[in-house]
This record gives sequence, C-alpha cells and structure tokens, in this order.
Amino acid sequence: MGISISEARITQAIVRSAMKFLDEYSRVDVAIVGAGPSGMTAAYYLAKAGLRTLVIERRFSFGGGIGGAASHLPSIVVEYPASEILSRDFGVRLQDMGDGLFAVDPAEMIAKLAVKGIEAGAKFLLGVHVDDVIYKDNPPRIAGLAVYWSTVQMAGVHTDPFFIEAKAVVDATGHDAEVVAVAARKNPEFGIELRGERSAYASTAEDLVVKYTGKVMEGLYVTGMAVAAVHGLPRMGPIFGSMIMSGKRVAEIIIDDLRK
Ligand code: 48H
Repeated sequence: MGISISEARITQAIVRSAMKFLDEYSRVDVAIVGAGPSGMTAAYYLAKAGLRTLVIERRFSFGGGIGGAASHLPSIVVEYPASEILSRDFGVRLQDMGDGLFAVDPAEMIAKLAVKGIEAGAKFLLGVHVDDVIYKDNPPRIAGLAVYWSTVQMAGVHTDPFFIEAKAVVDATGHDAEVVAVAARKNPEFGIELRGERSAYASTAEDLVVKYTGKVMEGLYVTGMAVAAVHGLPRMGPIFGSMIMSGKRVAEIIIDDLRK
C-alpha cells in the first residue's frame, strides 16, 4: 500500500532542503566555477582536505568538454602522470594505446570525477550561471561571486544576482576564462591581462597549462583551459592529462594559501 502524498509536502520538502543548502553555501572556503575535468578534479582534492567547496555549473550536467570529447567519438585520451592519478585516486579504467597514451571512456570519467568529489564533501550547484565577481579593496582581492539561474540568463530577463562569498574563487570555465575575463573587464585597476589562447601545440600546451596554473590575483585562481586563455598558451586538442594535473595543482596551491 502506498503512502498518501500531499502535494504541498512535496513542495515544502524541496524548498526547505534547497534553502538550507543555499543558506549553508552562501559562504564557502572555495567556489569553483565550472564542472569540467579541471574543476571537478580540483573539487575532489579541496574537499578531501576539509575545505568547504562549492562547484557552480551553468549546465544541468557534469563534465564540461569531456562528453563531447574528440569530435563526439566516445573516447578521450590522457597521458602519464594524469593516467596514474585517474586510475589511483578516481578508479577510472585505462586502455593502454601505446606511445604513453591511454584511452578512457568519457562517461566513466565524468561519473567517477563527480562521485569522488561529492563523496569527499564537495557540493555541486547545477543550472547556475556565474555573472560577476565580488571584490574588496585594501588590499584588492576577489571575495566571491554574483550568480543567477541559467534559465534566467537564457531568457534574457533582467534580474539582480545573489552572492556567494568565498576565500578563494577558481575559474575552471574552459576556453573563455569567463570569471577572469569579467574581473579584468570591469576592474581595469586590477591590471589583469587576458592574453588569449594560441593555436595547437599539444606537448608544450600540456606542460605549460600545469606550470601556469595558480593565482591570478588575491582570491582568484585559474585552472584548466582557462589557464591558456589567461596566459596566452597553446591549445592541446582532445588530450585531457593537463586538465587533471591542473585541477590537482590549483587545489594544492589553494590549500597551501588558505593555511597561511
Ligand atoms: C557557470 C560556467 C560558466 C559560467 C563556463 O570547458 P570545460 O571542460 O573546462 P576545463 O578547462 O576543465 O577542460 C577543458 C577541456 O574540456 C577542453 O576543452 C580541452 C582540453 N580543449 C583543448 C582544445 O584544444 O580545445 O568545462 C568548463 C565548464 C563547462 O561545463 C561550462 O558549462 C562551465 O564551465 N561554465 N559555469 N558560470 N559563467 N562558464
């Protein structure tokens, strides 16, 4: 025999739990913008280190560019040492393709990055668009984000955003480095230069993206493909090792900075 369900109780259950979530996560240690490979990797290591971590993603799904992979073929490629990290820390299965390359099932990679992050304690807020940053002066720093629902943004109706305060904001938005771009455009006095991504040169790009991962200004960090956009680095095409390594690296840098 089924229980008798009141429609109002369904609404109340949703509203109460959603409001509790938004209330508790209006102030976090780290706000990551983008649930692509770099953002999800960073979320796992940050949450595992005990930091209150929120990932804000404008789509209703995880994975960013992983799912589309290389021209929509159901396989992506990673190389060492990301291969080892994916296998050891996330339990992703690898197919050795020779020449140091490993093929990975994109669906498995998306699912396992998300599950590991959530189990480590990271929270994901889906369907929310990051529109702007919050800043403070003396000294100048980024202190959080202005967000609204993606559906509102798509409808093109004006609404004021709500805010999420964070000790560290991570731009993991991919090719357009949207968070760094808005901070640079609206606050020229920060002196942030967006150099723009360069053409493909896979091996150089894989190294440099990890090397240049890190702080853009106080409170603002960049990871993944957004690093190439900010620092004028080449793209690497459908190889994802540096996205994993960059996500891990930005987490390590933030953990270090927040402990100081
Ligand atoms: C909320 C937003 C906003 C916003 C964007 O593109 P991604 O997969 O990013 P990365 O850097 O983790 O991975 C890049 C990789 O997928 C890739 O494109 C590669 C390796 N390309 C190489 C090449 O040569 O082309 O994910 C970014 C995520 C997406 O899910 C967006 O929806 C989300 O960020 N996002 N979310 N507010 N303003 N902007």
